[in-house]
Amino acid sequence: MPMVSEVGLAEKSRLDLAAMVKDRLTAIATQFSESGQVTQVEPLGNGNINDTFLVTLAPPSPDRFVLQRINTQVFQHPVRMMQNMRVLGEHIHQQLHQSPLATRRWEVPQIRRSCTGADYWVDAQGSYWRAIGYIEAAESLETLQTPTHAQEVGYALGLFHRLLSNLPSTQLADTLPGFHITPSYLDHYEQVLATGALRGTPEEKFCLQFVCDRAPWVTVLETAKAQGKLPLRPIHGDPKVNNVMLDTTTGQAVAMVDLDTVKPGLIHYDIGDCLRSGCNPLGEETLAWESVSFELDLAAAILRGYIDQAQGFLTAADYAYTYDAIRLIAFELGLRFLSDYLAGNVYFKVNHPDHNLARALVQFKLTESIEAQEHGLRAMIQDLR
Ligand code: GN1
Ligand code: MG
Repeated sequence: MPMVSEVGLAEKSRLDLAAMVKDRLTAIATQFSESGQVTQVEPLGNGNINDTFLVTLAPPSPDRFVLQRINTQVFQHPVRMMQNMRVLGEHIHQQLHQSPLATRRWEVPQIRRSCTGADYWVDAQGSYWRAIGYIEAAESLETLQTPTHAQEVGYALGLFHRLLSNLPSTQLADTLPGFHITPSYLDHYEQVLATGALRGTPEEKFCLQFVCDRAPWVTVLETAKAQGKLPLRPIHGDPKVNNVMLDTTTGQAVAMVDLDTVKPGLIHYDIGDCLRSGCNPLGEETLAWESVSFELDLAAAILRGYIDQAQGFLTAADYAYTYDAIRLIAFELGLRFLSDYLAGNVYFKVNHPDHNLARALVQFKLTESIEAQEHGLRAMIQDLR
């Protein structure tokens, strides 16, 4: 047991550290605040990659914005990433200016310039920071609550894709080469498996067998792309449920946030990611992995909302590969978590050493549930066309 005075000292140094961090964050936020005085900087959300804070500015121009330290281990081209966000924002504004949405609110998070005039700011340690407008009177939820919420999430992704459907994907930089290229994740997995230390637990064995059984199929979307069946288009890259903001009064979707992963890709990555996130009511952090299931009713509601917006640009091939996309992206995320567990947790933030293994189990159980409902899912996609 530490003596009382030691506890007091530990507590004091913790408070000193917290004050130091707070001062430093306030100084960084001030780089984006023009003349406004920063009154509060608090942690926001629970992203797996970047560090995110909500900044409050005092009157006379009270405001709030999102401050983020970009994880440059993952996003190695932060300047190009910000350029993509700008291209996307300007394009969507132009589209909405030409054809406003008749009755609904829709917002694109605004990039705030730093005091240097750039879309980012680099601190003395070389960390990249950026600030984005906060979508007020809106909230995001971790899991889908109702079919209406599901339909709103589908609407948001469909509208997002529709507004970008006439933006040539060549106008966006590929800021994350290899992102959602499942065969590359499999190659990486095989490399880390060869060097990683396994404990031989039943959970590890389940995962290894799971991947082994599906290895021949992981090229499904990349092959369709190479054959010219599926084109590159602008994608969001991370359209999970909690990246869709809902109006706190009406419950309607009002924005898609977390635009770091916007780049050229297959819209199937987005559709798959949205469904694997939305149709798992236990959520991707659940410990009850054996009870994870894919809910067909929620999938129908998401796809109804999505297709209602997207039908104008979806091709027969797009529909034909939708089932594979849903199955593949759930599997792929499981594979990414598993590989990171084997590599010693170097990519996704973790709370304990087995965290990524637990997350992998959730995605694999979800994949299994998707596979068990293949006929129902394919029939539903057909009916919604
Ligand atoms: C990461 O950091 P966050 O939560 O926005 C990841 C996504 C995963 C997601 C799983 C760049 O996103 O691909 O689907 O975790 N982003 C990147 O929660 O790898
Ligand atoms: Mg993200």
